[in-house]
Amino acid sequence: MKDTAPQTIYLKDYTPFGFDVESVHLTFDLSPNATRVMSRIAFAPNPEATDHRFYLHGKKLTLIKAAINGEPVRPEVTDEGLTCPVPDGSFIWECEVEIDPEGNTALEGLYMSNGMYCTQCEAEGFRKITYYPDRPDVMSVFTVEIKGPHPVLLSNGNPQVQGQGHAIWHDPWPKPAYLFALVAGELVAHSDSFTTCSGKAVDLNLYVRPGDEGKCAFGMEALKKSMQWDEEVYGREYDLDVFNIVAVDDFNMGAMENKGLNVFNSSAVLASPETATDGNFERIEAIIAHEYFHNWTGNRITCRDWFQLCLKEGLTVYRDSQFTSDLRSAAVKRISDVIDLRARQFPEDQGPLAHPVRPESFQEINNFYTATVYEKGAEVIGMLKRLVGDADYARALDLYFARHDGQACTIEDWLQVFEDVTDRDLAQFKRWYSQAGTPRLAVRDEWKDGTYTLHFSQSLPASAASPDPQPQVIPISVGLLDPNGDEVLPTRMLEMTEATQSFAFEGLAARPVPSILRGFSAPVVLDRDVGTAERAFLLAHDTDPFNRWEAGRALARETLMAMATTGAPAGADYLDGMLAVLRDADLDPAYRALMLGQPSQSELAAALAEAGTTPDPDAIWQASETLALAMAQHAQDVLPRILAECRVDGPYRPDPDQTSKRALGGRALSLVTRLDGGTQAAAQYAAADNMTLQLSALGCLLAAGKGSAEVAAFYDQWQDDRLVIDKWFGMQIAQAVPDKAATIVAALTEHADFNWKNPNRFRATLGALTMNHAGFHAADGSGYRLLADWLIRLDPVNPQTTARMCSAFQTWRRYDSDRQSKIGTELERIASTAGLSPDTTEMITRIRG
Ligand code: 0A1
Ligand code: ZN
Repeated sequence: MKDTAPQTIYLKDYTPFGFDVESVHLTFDLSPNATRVMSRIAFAPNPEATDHRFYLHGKKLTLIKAAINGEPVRPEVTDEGLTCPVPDGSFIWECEVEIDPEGNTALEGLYMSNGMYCTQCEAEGFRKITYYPDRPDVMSVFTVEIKGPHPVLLSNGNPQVQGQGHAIWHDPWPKPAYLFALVAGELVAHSDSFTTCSGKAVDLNLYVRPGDEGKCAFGMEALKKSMQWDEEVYGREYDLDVFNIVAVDDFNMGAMENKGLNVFNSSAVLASPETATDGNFERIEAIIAHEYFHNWTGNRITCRDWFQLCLKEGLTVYRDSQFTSDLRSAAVKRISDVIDLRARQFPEDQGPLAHPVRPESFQEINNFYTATVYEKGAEVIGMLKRLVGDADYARALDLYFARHDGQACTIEDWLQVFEDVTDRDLAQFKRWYSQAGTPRLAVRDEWKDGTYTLHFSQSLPASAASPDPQPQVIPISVGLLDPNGDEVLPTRMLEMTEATQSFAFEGLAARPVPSILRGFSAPVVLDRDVGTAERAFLLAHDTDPFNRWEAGRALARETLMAMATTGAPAGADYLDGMLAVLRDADLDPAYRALMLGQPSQSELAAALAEAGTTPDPDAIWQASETLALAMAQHAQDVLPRILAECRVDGPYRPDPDQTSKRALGGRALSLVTRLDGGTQAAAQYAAADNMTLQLSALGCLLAAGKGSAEVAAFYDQWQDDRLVIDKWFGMQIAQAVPDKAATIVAALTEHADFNWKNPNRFRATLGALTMNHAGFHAADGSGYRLLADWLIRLDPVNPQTTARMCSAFQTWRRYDSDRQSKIGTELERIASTAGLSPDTTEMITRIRG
């Protein structure tokens, strides 16, 4: 039977599966084009279910044979699965299928990467391995036997047999099929061990391809820190004898939390000082933690259905951000998270792809691994913690683990533990899970007779996803400063529940300056008419590090908007305020580096569109360049001292102290390059003994229109290191001037190393184009056309990565009619491609609206 039209699945239609799976035994006979998978599965009727039809998912499988209780059967097979009459009561299902791992370019199910077998089963990849009820609420105990001529044969759980060409793994913890994993190949292990709080020794292995052994140490340390942190902060102990991580080169996402066998995109785990930047190290530490934390929030307690994805992802992102805040600077982490939220989640929430943190319908679940589910999902948990307080948050989490261990749960289960612990009614809070869109929070203030009043009003624009939005609970952290900059009211949490609400502060000697939404206490857009002088005051005095940064950010945004629309010169308040920050040696260098960073050009485009002005990408680019030059000139005298202050002596370490210095040093170098034309950047490039300094120097040179010799030298030096060559592709595109970007990308796609089937390389090239705002939005439409050409080419090979990259077009309604019409033409061209995947079809349909 042929694929039918895409089907929409609804949360309200959930029904349990008709059978429990009591055990699963799988045998894999590995072969690149003809792997045989034998399954023996014990089914029993599920007493909770009303529908007992026997249906197993299965895709791209060749059924060899099937039997029930040892008797051969001939099931009715479609492209999506099979059905078969089954006896009353319990029975054993046995089946043999053949699959083609080498032909699996979609990287979902069992596939091959550089000669090694690996799997990716979340969300619905297990059905490409064998026939099975591939849904997260069906949990079972798996035993996996692997036959293949490889030195390393891995699966979930603990090893039972490990011999030449043969291994058996047993996972005692019931799990859904999406957490299944298998790896086989010529791998080498970097090994260590961890003793848990109850004294159990756990073997830790990081498996990599030969040659990558020198890039494992940091990931292993991050894993041990994560294990320790989860014990100390959440009371969670690891529960198997081994924990294995495998690095693979071809992977659609960052990493995957398979039980006891995490599979990582090699870019998310491999690092050495020479080949990885400070940013890479920090990202690796966070991803290792994220996947490890899933062992409890995702694996021991999983999701009932995919609508509940935020149950595991929002919570696990929240936990990994707590971990990073504890290990590094909490202020820097919070600011970085908000920058990321505004760059990726706000456009999603405010455009045609908007959906609630818990969506109510979807066609292709892979399209819902979004910034809304992950990052806004984490923000919602942060708000819940702010509302109930730290102590009740800890009690609620203890109850969650105790009550739901071993279960597949819902957001209702999650909120119930908080209601039970706190006696709060969370019905209104739940709207954060069901309403799409970014609330706007308008503020007006009033000063009278020693009383200062803040009048708030919240609004959520109606959207297709939420046609009749209702007020949400918004935790608003507020502090008040007196005119000298001293705090007269330390941070206080206001709980807003009405559409409009006022909060009065009495007994003040003078009109205070408010610091509102400290720490970004809710994911909203704050609307308040603030003069430049007040912003400059908060930039100089706010005691809340987030809002101090926010004041500088707002000054930057406002001056850039004026520069881009009226050709105004760079604002003096901004330049003076930044200079003071730059000079302030008491401030953490990483914090100063964040302060100096400009808002991205797409953030400016969004801000202009919001203010009713059609953004002009070229004018925005020009304004950003002009402001950077003005800043460099304004800071000219202090930059040499900053560069000296940021020099690191001694061996490279990616620790907070050194990383922080290099972050500020990198910013200072980019300003200096605007003045000296690249002399110091070239010197830094020549002397660099680590990738952070080498790459930041190269970026500065390219931004100054120099660096062609260094680009060539960089390639010669690193041509055998695929992760570094990804940087080489990406940097040339990131730094391309707008009218050359598409030409540069097109030339790079002709390069011998442009392996477009590798998702990392595709992202380093076409993904980098979409991040070069003015280049992608070049007025002649060359950026749009090039991206569409490549999306059309990639779609039949890898629908998931294609569909994700379509979101580059989600903001198209912001731009002028000429650009809109050019994008519209490309969207139409993609949509009308014969045989377009359901993944990409769904994305393009939603984006076109
Ligand atoms: N659960 C993983 C991410 C992940 C999601 C989907 C994938 O394929 C569709 C792969 C990985 C995480 O949160 O890290
Ligand atoms: Zn996750």
